[in-house]
Amino acid sequence: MLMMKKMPFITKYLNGLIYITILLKIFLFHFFSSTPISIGVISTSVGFLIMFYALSFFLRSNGRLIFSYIINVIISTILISNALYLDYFSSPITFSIFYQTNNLSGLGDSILYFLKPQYLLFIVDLLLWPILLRKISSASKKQRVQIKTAFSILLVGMSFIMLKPLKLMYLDHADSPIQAYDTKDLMVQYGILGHHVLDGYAYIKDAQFELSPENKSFIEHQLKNRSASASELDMKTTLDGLGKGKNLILIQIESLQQFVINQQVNGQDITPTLNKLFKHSITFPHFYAQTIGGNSSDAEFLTQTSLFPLDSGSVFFRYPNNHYHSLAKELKREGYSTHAVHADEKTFWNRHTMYPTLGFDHFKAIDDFKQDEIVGMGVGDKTMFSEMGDRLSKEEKPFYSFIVTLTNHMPYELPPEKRSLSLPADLEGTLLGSYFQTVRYTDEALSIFINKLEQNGLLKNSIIVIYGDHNGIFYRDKSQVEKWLTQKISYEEWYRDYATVPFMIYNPSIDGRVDATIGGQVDVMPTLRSVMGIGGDPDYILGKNLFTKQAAGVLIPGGGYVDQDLYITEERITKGLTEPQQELIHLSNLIIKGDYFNQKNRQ
Ligand code: GP9
Ligand code: MN
Repeated sequence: MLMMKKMPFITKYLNGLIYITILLKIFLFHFFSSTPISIGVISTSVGFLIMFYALSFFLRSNGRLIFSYIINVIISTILISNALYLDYFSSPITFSIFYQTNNLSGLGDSILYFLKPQYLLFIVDLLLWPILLRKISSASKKQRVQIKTAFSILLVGMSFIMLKPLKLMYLDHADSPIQAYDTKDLMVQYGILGHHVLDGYAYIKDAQFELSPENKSFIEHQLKNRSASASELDMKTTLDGLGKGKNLILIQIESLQQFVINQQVNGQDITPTLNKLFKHSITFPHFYAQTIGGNSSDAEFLTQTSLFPLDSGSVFFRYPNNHYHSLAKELKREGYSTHAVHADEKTFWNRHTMYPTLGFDHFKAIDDFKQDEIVGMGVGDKTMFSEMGDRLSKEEKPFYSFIVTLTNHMPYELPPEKRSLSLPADLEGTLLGSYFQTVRYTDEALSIFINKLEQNGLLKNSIIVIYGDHNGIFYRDKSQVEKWLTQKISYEEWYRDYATVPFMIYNPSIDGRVDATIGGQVDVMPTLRSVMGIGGDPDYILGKNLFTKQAAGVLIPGGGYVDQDLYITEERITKGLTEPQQELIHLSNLIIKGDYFNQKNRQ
């Protein structure tokens, strides 16, 4: 009673005060992790805390304070663990990391190293509350269960939580309020509590999928048929095994399309380096990107696994811990060292999780490069290629180096001093003109790389393969290309001659030639298996070896750079897919969603 008189205010509002402390700690967390305390972070975090506060009204007396204290302990643990994890992996904790025991054990070893003194602010109040609570607990004994109050406050909490997604959907017209490109995105948009709820929701939704016995026999039957028909085909090339024992350097060039190669603007070559490489390359002018919603990451997935991307979302985010057969894993079995390079944040598109899954031993991201040339989204291709040209000589040989470029990315902005082309006035300032400048920049970067490989003596012993990840100039931009070329381009011509991306296999010993086979990114792995002399006839490959006499056509799934599914053969371009083609896409989706290549799911 005495205590009641001395501290009437604090007793009355103690429960609410606990939540205010938690909110301050959440803000502190965002401050420490250098993520902005945006309106979305505030409204979502406040919303969740109001909901917890509301739940406490379902309890009476001390139960209410004990409940709020436990919530404080849980959220504080979440905050401190995420702060440590972010310092180590530049990513908040996700449900999928619990599958990556190597990640967690790494954290265990270094936890003390990353424990900064300021992180004690997340837990110091947890020691003070029990003292305070004990002193005034008698005062709260009279509190009853207040169901009506609980529900009204719950409603307020929910409204706060809905503010950000509603804004994104109705004011910003976003495709999805929970679209993420980086593992930090949900945390930046919705705060750390929002991140965990949304990540948990996505994780549970995906984990619930199980292959039915019918699904399994469908997959088994399809794979058996595919591998039987592939093994009946004759090889038609001498390139088979040319790369055996040589290094493989596979370069995915951002937004590079075929039509700029061997082309001039204002009398200047747009791609002088690629033009030179063409002379010693097998090139495939009828080669297409098959990406969907995962953009660059879909291209990486297609070429590394010979599976099609998911019909919605990105495999890199949704299924990063599955078992996949991959080119890197196969080359490792042949004694290769493997690494991937992408000079952007390592968490971008969840690459830091997906690359080890794809069999890469190392991943060199933005922090592994000099930061003195940041262009657009990350380190400029010139710096990246120049450093890689030097570093490759130190790699354990033979190596497989998978390099993903960055600079030729929409909106193709390049500082004036980095632009080499002098453009005609009508191209200056247009998307196409800017595209030519960034393509030329990346082409020059490639030349630095090739020269260094030559100096290091690596060129002869390496197979260099280059392809474009997806279109950078789309059908909707056709009029700009028509204006530049002063000729009309029909729908058919666009998809035959302009929408194609390069695919070329280079070695100084190759007599350059054009291979007219129609193909796509799903065919890269089987084609390179043959070039690198990897034997066997595995059933897990959905693409085809482009060097076989297989009747060719390419399936381009809709939803990426084309609006609807297309099937392109020498004779025609068909909109929509036949039943077997639909089955192929379905097969790939089932394999991914059901983690079919994980032995335990194959039985
Ligand atoms: C940058 C690059 C993004 O990391 O991968 O390319 P996008 O996926 O937007 O094509
Ligand atoms: Mn891309």
